[in-house]
Amino acid sequence: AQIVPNFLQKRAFLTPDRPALSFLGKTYTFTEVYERAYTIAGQLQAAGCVRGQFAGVLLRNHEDTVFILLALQLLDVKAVILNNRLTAEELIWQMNDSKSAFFLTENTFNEVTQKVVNSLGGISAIYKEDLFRRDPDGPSVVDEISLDEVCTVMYTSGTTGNPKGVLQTYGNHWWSAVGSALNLGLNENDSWLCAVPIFHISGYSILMRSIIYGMKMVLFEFFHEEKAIEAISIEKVTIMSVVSTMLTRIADELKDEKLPVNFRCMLLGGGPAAKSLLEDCREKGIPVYQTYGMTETSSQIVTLAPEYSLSKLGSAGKPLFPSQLKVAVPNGKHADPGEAGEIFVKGPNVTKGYLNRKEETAEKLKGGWLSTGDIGYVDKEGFLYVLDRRSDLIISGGENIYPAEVEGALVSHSQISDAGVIGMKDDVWGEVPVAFIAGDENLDEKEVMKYCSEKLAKYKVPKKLIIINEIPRNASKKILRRKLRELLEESGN
Ligand code: S0N
Ligand code: AMP
Ligand code: MG
Ligand code: MG
Repeated sequence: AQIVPNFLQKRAFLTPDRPALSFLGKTYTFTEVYERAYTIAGQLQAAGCVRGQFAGVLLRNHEDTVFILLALQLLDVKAVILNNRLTAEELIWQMNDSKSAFFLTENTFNEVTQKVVNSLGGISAIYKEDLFRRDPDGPSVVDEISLDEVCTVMYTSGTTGNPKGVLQTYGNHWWSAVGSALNLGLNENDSWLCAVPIFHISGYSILMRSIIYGMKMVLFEFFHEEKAIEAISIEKVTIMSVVSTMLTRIADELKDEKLPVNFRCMLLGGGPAAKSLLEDCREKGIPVYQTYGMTETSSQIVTLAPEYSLSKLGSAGKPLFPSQLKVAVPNGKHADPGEAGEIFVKGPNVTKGYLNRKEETAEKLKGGWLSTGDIGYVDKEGFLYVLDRRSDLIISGGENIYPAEVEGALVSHSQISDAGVIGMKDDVWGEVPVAFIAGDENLDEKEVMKYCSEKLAKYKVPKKLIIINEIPRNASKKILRRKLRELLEESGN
């Protein structure tokens, strides 16, 4: 494996005085970021964190989170980055599965943290507020790193309903950043707005690009369309990562206003984009580059090149320089141009597998090709069009909802015997989950909703419950989701 210098150390050495991070109006240079991360690395070490461990990280978008994530890199402690919207039950599952040694969090998550710590036994919570008061050790900073080494873990679910930890190596992040720059270009005055969560690869990849490129990241606590438009002007932002829900809100907010000419692009990913949104952006002069990527590819793997943003509107583009793409039809052969099939991707940004899951890794990754489960086609010129999502995946405002996970929660309720979940079109979120349930006659809908809210992150809780006598299943007991979709249409939705 290739050995490279510690990314942050190297960056702070190369361009110490360049702006690295801007948060709530305050700007930090790379030296300042390094110094903060170095101190925190010493504090983490004093708290018992050592190289090679996995640590659960439940932190909001905040400058401290950037420093902590970089401190973990300095120590080569692997960050299992947890979605802020999850319930205690979901967090406990991921903490157990990853065998994390610590739970790094902040006071705002106190309630959920108590539940996690009580249930896990032996794993201590480290609150950043306490951590920052500690006397730091002189940290054992890892000044060389193998590109094969795991840097981060992010969980995604699948057909079985059990989330799996996606391994993201330093090499995955490195090649992702390089592939992006070779497509979008890299200007000296580039500055990337991160209003997506850092706990997703959409956000974390911006942090990695910032370190690797020596580029300023403008970080938001929350997404806010007006503030985003304002920051693009004031902070001279040139690129911003968005999902459809965010871009729709920005486009609506802009009305006749124009974005500054130095603004280069909205990188639009995380799910499908409606043609109407792309056309609205074209009319308003908002430059949009669609991208296709996933947690398993450490962000973009296929992105439309700037010169095709209008002529290939609707396409996700071509695979980035280091990466490859193929579409396969059921007999394993390559699909013809225009012919739909499963999308496979390969490249140095593609994960080496799932944490503690040899079998599933072998199933999903063959000869370096990752089976995405997504359906699409490639046109004659090699541009990808994504048609349908993997494994009945529902995407709500950029958050994934796996029907199997919601169905599992529903049938665990004593009054529910069977359940089937599908997505329903929604103007705000793109899609939202709807549940069909079968069970006791005196099923209490309100109580079922409350039960779901305790088990599932809010965005996964069905927006609608439809009670039916029996969930339609085929001979091998597989839910007939198409049938559910028909039932939903008949019910007037
Ligand atoms: C869309 C966002 C910003 C909405 O959040 P907002 O407006 O801040 O809501 P809150 O104030 O937190 O909550 C208000 C109410 O709304 C509910 N809610 C919030 N989010 C959702 C949601 N997604 N679906 C359904 N409901 C939601 C709250 O529960 C609350 O409800 P009430 O009032 O009833 O309590 C926010 O959701 C957001 O940030 N979404 C984006 C997430 C994201 O980044 N996803 C991408 C994941 N994929 C990847 O990372 C791989 C692809 C990728 O890397 C990429 C993606 C995009 C761009 C570039 C790339 C790249 O390749 O680099
Ligand atoms: P996640 O890893 O949570 O971001 O989920 C990745 C999934 O989002 C992919 O496997 C696709 O199903 C979906 N997705 C990402 N980009 C696109 C796109 N451009 N068009 C349609 N679906 C997308
Ligand atoms: Mg996901
Ligand atoms: Mg909000």
